[in-house]
Amino acid sequence: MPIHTESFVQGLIDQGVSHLCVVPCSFAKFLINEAINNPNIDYLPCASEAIACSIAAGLKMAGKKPVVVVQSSGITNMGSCITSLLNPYGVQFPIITSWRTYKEGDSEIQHKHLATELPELIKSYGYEYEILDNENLNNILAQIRSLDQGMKIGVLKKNSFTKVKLLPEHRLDLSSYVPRSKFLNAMNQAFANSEALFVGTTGNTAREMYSFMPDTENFYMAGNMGGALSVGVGAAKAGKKVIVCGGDAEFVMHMGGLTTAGRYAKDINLTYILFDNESNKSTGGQNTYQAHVNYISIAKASGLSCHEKVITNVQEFVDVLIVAQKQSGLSFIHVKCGEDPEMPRPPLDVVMKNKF
Ligand SMILES: Cc1ncc(C[n+]2csc(CCOP(=O)(O)OP(=O)(O)O)c2C)c(N)n1
Repeated sequence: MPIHTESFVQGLIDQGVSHLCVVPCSFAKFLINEAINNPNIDYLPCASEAIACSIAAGLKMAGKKPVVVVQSSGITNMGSCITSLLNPYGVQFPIITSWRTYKEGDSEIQHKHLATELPELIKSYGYEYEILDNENLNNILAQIRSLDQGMKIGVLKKNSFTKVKLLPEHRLDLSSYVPRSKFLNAMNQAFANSEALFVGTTGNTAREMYSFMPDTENFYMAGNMGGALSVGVGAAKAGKKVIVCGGDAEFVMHMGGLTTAGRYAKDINLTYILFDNESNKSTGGQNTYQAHVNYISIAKASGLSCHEKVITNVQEFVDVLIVAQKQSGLSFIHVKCGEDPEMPRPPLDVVMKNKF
């Protein structure tokens, strides 16, 4: 039997845990749902794992009790914070990471390396790792208590927690928006067999591109979350006409890439489309809680030329995109989109064949 999630979160609160600093992983979906539902713990969604770790460090030094929850891929992003802040300053708090596995031949190649090397990575940061008990509540709570003192990172296995649904007041309603598939279908028609290179990001965009854009040149980037724009900038600097299809969580993860991209605005032909579904669809649909962010202003201030209006209509989208591509330069389009059913991942041979 997995750990009863509500009791686990209550146990954390009883230990004095005040904040859960999180970048979502599907392994932690029910834990995250309960942290959102429970008013006695502060759910703090973060743009990247480096940010989650730094916020937790600030909380801890100011007397609070944070816990960080991330995916194994995100432990790499935390390297600088762990080695140059937590270690030298002796700041400790529980860090929980999922441990994504990998099956030979799977297209989830972003997890292949750490599926075996995560313990070595953790050790290289000067930490031990400890597999978290996924059956006994008292044991896992005792483990979390010990992570607060020792230089240890807790490792979470799949299916560790019982199901928790989000309370209705926390659920997103995207039903008024056109599903992303309609925008992808329209791009497939408008750019079929053209020279444009489409870069699909981590998250569900790349998967959906595989289903809805069979006639365009697509690069399916399963990992390197937050790096899609910069990969696109490299390709565009090398002469390609690029259209990057991003997500709202991926957009903020390494947002500094915008400022680098902006420097080369005149030299390249690249359009970044932010497909904003207000959520981390691929890790369980968690709200990104970014309603306060004005993406167009940020892109504009970084030197991208922006369509001023948030787009919700497919025809307007295609018209704007075609003009942006014809004009060349570096442009940004913010699209609000709804949800599609879960789409299959592109198979490994397709992913590898489509490297550009
Ligand atoms: C460094 C890193 N941290 C976390 C993840 C887990 N992860 C994969 S996709 C994703 C969210 C993507 O959301 P968004 O960019 O909005 O795209 P959507 O899935 O909603 O289309 C997350 C958190 C990851 N792959 N890499």
